[in-house]
Amino acid sequence: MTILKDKKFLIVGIASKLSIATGVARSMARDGANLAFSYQNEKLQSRVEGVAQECGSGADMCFPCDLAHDDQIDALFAEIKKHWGNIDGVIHAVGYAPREQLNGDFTDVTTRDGFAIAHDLSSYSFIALAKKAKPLLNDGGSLITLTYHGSQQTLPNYNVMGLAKASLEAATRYLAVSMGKQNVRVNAISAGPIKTLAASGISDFRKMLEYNKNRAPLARNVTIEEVGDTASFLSSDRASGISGQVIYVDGGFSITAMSDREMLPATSND
Ligand code: NAD
Ligand code: 0WE
Repeated sequence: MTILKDKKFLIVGIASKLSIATGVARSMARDGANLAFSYQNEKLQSRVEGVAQECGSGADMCFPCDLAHDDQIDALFAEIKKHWGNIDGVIHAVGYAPREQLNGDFTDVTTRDGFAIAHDLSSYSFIALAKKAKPLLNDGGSLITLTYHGSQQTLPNYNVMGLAKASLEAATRYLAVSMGKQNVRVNAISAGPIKTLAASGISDFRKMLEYNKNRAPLARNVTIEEVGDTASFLSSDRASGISGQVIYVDGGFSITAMSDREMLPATSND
């Protein structure tokens, strides 16, 4: 398939082969896109370069960018401008809260600093990328971010990240209006739980995967390839009428209130 032929995209958020952004890069490369990449720090550089190579891009299209710093975002887009001149879209697959925010009772563990960092790096960072990409974006371009259903309904330990994702989803709508003036679409993909680095060290993540699998209509968890295929579609002209949306790639989990399969067998008391 070549739905992204002759299009150029920046992928932000690869930390390993397991990253959702890696699945996105693979799908988009398969569909004909030219890709540029950014990495948070030198520790991740070689891993990102490995994925870039796998996707037909050289290390010359991999650039450092810590989204906590505006000057690094400026430098990133200066490089993109130098190499490409313009761009058809950006994939933002970044979320962060200090680890201690994600373990324990919400009221007890949430702090002013933790709240600020989570919202800055998980929500504002998408707006920051949109701002700097704006002058380079082609007609028909697309911005995509990754979100999670914890923005809509509570679950244990997701805590302030749920608030940050709610903010990110609202930012997606406001950006869609703003960027729509230049025919750029802005959407979010809400993925079901996937075992990535961001999920490692989260207590009981395995239990969560099991719970999601049992409640989801498709009776399984989703893969980074499935999220990648959705990102590729949304980045393409096939999705030219879709903007401001949160598209769920979660096996249907979010539409259920209770699992068929977890229903206990009927007893004489029922
Ligand atoms: P991951 O750990 O592979 O990716 C997270 C990325 O965020 C890393 O590449 C990391 O370098 C980057 N990052 C963090 N702070 C940064 C900073 N200051 N500057 C630049 N980059 C920074 O994990 P993932 O699961 O692939 O996460 C990608 C996105 O998907 C996140 O927004 C996450 O919230 C979202 N998401 C994940 C799941 C899941 O279960 N894994 C489900 C739904 C949504
Ligand atoms: O958005 C996420 C991950 C967010 C995340 C993860 C970490 C771990 C390492 C943000 N910041 C950090 N900071 C760290 O230091 N997901 C959707 C995956 C996820 O994380 C959870 C989940 C799910 C699902 C945390 C608690 C409960 C469920």
